[in-house]
Amino acid sequence: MTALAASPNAHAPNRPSVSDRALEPLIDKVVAGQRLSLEDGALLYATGDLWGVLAMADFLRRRIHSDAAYYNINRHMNYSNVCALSCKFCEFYRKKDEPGAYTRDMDYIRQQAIGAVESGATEMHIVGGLHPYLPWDYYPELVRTIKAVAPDLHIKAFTAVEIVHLAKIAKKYKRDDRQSGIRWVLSELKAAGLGSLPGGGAEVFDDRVHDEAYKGKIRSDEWLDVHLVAHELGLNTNATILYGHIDQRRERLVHMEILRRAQDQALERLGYTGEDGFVEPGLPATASVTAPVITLSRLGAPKPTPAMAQGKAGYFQTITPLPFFPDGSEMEHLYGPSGLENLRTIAIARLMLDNFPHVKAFWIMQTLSMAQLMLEAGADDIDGTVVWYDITKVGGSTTHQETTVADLHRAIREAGFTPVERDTLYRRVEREGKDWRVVG
Ligand code: V47
Repeated sequence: MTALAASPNAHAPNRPSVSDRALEPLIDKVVAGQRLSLEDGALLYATGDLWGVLAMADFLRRRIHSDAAYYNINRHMNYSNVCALSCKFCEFYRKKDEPGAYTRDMDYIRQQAIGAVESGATEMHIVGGLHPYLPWDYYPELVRTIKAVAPDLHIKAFTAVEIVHLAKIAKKYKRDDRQSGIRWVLSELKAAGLGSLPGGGAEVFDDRVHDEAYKGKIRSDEWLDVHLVAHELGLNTNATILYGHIDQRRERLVHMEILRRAQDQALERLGYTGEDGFVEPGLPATASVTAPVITLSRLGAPKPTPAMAQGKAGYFQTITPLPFFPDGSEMEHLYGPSGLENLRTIAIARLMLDNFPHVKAFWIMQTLSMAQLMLEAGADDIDGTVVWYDITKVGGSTTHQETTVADLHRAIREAGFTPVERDTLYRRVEREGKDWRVVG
């Protein structure tokens, strides 16, 4: 087999120590690079030894990433908040003629792209509501407009929910063959310059929660279809879980298990065995029908990330747990998860999603102070400079939610980690002012 070069995780942190002895068998598994079961996950949620759970996640995070903590220089942009859906958890959406509804034209989008380049951004993260009236052409035009003035800017855009909506408005959606419409949309957008898909819209993969909180939105099978097709087309994608509302902890674990299986399949499709790195796809070893369990947590396991430098892409890069923000939503009467629950959930995501290279503590939703703590609880990434963010507003802040590179560096260093600027595909970036280049 031709093993493609992939730098192994050679870091050997000390065995984590815990006060709850019931966690010891789980530590044995984690140290041996074995996969945790749903029952193990339930124990991680039930134990009173939260610090033990965090230490276990930190062990895994250091084994994969040593003391690197990733961030990027990015901009988030919402092209419209007009949405045909009315999800109960969402404070972002507006109906077409409601005060505060907006839809951006191409001049606005072009100016945003120019501004992003001038600020040295490497990525623009773009999402919007399911606009009932915008024509299909608007979307590839949006991507092309940005690329025309910012060819090096990576466009990470459109959640799976939007992609299915676009297949419908482009009249390519077939109920009995959903993937063909999704494939058409993603191929067109990729040809226009789309670089990857963000992880939004996953919420919690559970029909009960779906029907109570976001009925009308696509279910988990369609969300997964979009990501599978994106992977097949060579687009990397991210994943999220929006927790802490009417979901139960068990449902979160099932969500993680579903993502883990989808990632096994994606990595296998690329020829990643988890044993001896990447093998050329097509060889018999990669041809099994049921994907093998692939974990990155085994000492010396090759990392998938460098494969992208060799033109290999098509898997989940990161899981971003999103804590529910009740403010302004129809579920305002709920409390939302506590800081401790957020720490525990990020740690459990790291431990359960052993085949996801990255775990993101999105500082906008976690706060920068909590994101610092999370770097020691499984997270290795805190997202970027962001600038404008309209989906959630912590403590009633405005959409202007910006942090500087200096602040990100300070926060990462203070937490005892080494800041590493990355591009969207997690390649290292070197820069001088606003000029940057990927160094691998
Ligand atoms: O899709 C909406 C969620 C998502 C609320 O891929 C809410 O790198 C909490 O997906 N409380 C958008 N969450 C954000 C998102 C994201 C963010 C950063 C990085 C990446 C990535 C993805 O926010 C939505 C929805 O799932 N959301 N309302 C709320 N009230």
